[in-house]
Amino acid sequence: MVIPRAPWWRDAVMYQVYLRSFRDGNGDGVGDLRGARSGLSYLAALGVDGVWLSPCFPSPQYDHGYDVADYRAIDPLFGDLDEFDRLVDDAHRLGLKVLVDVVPNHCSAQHPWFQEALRSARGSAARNRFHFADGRGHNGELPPNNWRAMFGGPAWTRVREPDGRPGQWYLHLFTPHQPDLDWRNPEVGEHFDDVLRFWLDRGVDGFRIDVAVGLYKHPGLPDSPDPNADEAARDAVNPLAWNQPEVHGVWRRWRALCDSYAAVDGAERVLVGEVAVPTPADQALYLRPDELHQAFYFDLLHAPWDADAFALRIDAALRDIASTGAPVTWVLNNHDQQRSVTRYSRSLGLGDIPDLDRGAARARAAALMMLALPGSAYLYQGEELGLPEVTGLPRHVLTDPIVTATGDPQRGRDGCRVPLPWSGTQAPFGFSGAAGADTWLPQPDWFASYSVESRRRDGGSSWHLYREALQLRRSLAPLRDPELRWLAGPPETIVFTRGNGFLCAVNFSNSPVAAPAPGQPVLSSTPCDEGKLAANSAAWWLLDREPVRLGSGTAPGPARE
Ligand code: TEU
Repeated sequence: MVIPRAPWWRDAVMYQVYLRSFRDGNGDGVGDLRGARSGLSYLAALGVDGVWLSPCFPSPQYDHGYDVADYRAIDPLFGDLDEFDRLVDDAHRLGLKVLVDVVPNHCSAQHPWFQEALRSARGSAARNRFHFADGRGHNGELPPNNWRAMFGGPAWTRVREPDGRPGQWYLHLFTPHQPDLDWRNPEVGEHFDDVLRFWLDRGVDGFRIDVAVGLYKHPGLPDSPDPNADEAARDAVNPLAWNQPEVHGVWRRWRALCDSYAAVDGAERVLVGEVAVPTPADQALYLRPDELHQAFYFDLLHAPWDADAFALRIDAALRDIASTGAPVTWVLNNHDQQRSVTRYSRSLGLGDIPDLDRGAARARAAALMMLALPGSAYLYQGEELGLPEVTGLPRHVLTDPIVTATGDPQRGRDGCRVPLPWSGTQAPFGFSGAAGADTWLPQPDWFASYSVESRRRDGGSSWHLYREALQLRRSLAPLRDPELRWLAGPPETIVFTRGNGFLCAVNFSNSPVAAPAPGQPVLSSTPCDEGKLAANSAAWWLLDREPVRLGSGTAPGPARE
């Protein structure tokens, strides 16, 4: 049976370029568009389908660009529009798609709209683009409601009115530098239509949408039932701030806008949403045929290194998302999360000592497994190098606003954002053309052994594993079959097949297990002895006959004998 090629985005593997840390083209120690451009051929050689570029728009950079002051320009820190156009052209010449990041939930406090609102009176049109409200208490000295900001502290900040007196409060679900826009004001939606058109007219292939469960708040902004709403439980405890039904209207409108471009030239423009909701079934609502194309499935990223946890989360996604016809968008790393090598260096249970070699083996296994799943996947820069988190950065170099808001250096995201090592044996490891340039976060000495140069030289490195997996993924017909079938395997493993004749197995245990398929695997994350699947590893087999069934695999998860 010939399986026709699906639209490119349904099984694309995209690469997140966190611009300020990817590559520096002007020697100031901060990654930029020129640097990113010079790294495109590296990404084409790796074999990804395209890039998601983190925000490069004018911004005071309080949240590293997720505080946008102008949605239709480039921050001089990163280059200019001509450089952006050259990047898109080069990417397209290399066969790479380009998605840009759009941040519609909030803007920067430096955005002209917010500055105008500060200068304007209560109830003015300028204030109505945001959520301004009078405070509670005798003199309005208490916030209008009990909502908490995602990065800690109240979700409200009080302003001084133009006459200099303390006045109204404005809502910000992130830092005070990021006022939330009021999407019930039609002007806001119209503005973003123009923003999308602006970038689509410059040739981008779509958008990654920041906080795509935000935008609308419950009318009247009543108190949250749980004033201590924390990040992990935010949807469960403060359903008033997120995931309001009206937000779907925005995604329908954006989809129609993207489709109007496809109608002209046949090339689909894609929307990938950051949709952190309580369940995969909730996420599926964002992926209805007239809404977003993709949404990051964070449940796998948050899964501990455990066969049942992985199997259940994969199965839930396939059952509740893929079954609706939408692809699942798998992700193991991004710029907000501790890198997988470090995350998996711990085992479940008390008294475990982190072991980075074990974490690295597991991260490779997880990646190989992810690339065998039906749907699309997003890689985060440096993941292909097997880069661990940079822990122990001194407090004074940390820049993440989460650290400022919480006072807790452990919660910061700087450790996954340290500029990438490209070559050489000392900082800046080829990241900046200028030798001796100070990178915006310091690179540790051990980055030398993770550089692109050293990883490409080492045939057994994770770089080669990713590249081979990506090549095989493109060429193997069974991986185009949207179905996945579970097979039972030895304890602490998961085993599944795709299409006719492809099998993937993952061993989550610290000891080798019997291989669940005959012969040598076509690819494995760790070399396997004959008939074995190595500890903390994954492997792919091509079968010329039906695999030996060790039990009847039924969802959820692999059946056990
Ligand atoms: O993140 C949204 C988000 O929900 C984050 O709180 C995420 O869960 C957290 O960073 C985990 O530590 C997006 C961006 O990805 C993030 O970088 C921005 O800081 C945030 O929006 C605000 O724009």
